[in-house]
Amino acid sequence: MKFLVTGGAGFIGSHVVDALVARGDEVVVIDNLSSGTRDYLPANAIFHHGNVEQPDAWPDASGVDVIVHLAARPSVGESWTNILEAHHDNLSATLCVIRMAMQYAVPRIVTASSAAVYGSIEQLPISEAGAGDPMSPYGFQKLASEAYLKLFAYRGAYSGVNLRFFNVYGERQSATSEYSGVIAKFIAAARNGQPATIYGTGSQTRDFVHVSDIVRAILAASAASVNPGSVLSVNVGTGQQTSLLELLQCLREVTGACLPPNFAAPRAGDIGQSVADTSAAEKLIGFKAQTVLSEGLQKYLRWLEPQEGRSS
Ligand code: UD2
Repeated sequence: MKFLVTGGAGFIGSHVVDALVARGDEVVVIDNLSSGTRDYLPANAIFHHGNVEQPDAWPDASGVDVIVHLAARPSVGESWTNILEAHHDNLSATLCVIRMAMQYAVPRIVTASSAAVYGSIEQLPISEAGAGDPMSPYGFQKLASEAYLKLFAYRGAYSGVNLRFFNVYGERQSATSEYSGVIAKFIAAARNGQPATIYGTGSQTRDFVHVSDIVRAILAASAASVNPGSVLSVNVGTGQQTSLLELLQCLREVTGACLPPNFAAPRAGDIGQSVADTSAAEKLIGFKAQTVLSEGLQKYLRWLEPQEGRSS
């Protein structure tokens, strides 16, 4: 099959491209390298340097079976500060992808959505029906992207799957950005012998999902049976809820570092408890996460080890 992966040089995208190339698929990548790394791409992936929002920079997408749209500014925090850039990269870009799919008659689009579409939900685990009241521009942009995908599906005659990623972590995730995820930050603290900053009490929970499971979900969504003109939205998480204090303890065990907590004021708008209801993903696209947290953390640490001395 032929895939076009937007953001294919990024943290998640490069793992997806590796998996596709390894199984013999043809892969075209479009990435502006704002956070991606050309070196992560296998030699036989065709690379186009450019923005999805600039149709002049689009590669020829003739014969593409699936567009996997991962290019984004995947940060709740940044969506409050760089508001126009976030809007362009998280929402306008999706519309451009839809246009590209219609222009080249691509039959399937798989997008990276987010648990941020839910805002604060009391009913756990969080089921897909709870979306609709996001608490950040990022969550709104992801929800609106999903809506655009649905709106154009009939006209475009494509089928789509929006994958609502919960908290993704793993190899190739950067810890250097102020917007990095909590696992990358805690691991960086452990490796530098520093305390882990916990915003709030540490009792807040998240559903941490390893990047290898994200790749499996994307492959499953690419092949799932979905009628042309229809679009699904499904959670991609493990169904396991972990508090930040539990995460810290797990990291102490796998790193051997003492990793003391440094409690700071809670982040504005931080949600309390989060865990995915995974039943729809299992039923509709045949996806179930396989990697438990301690195993995923070990994989991430093993990847970081040879990079000792480099910033990660
Ligand atoms: C949101 C989304 C997630 C993804 C991510 C992108 C939800 C449930 N999750 O994640 O799907 O889109 O945004 O950025 O909407 N924290 C600390 N110390 C740190 C860093 C974080 O205590 O050094 C806390 C933070 O306050 C929060 C938790 O750790 O309670 C997770 O934070 P995060 O930034 O990793 O991700 P989160 O949940 O905002």
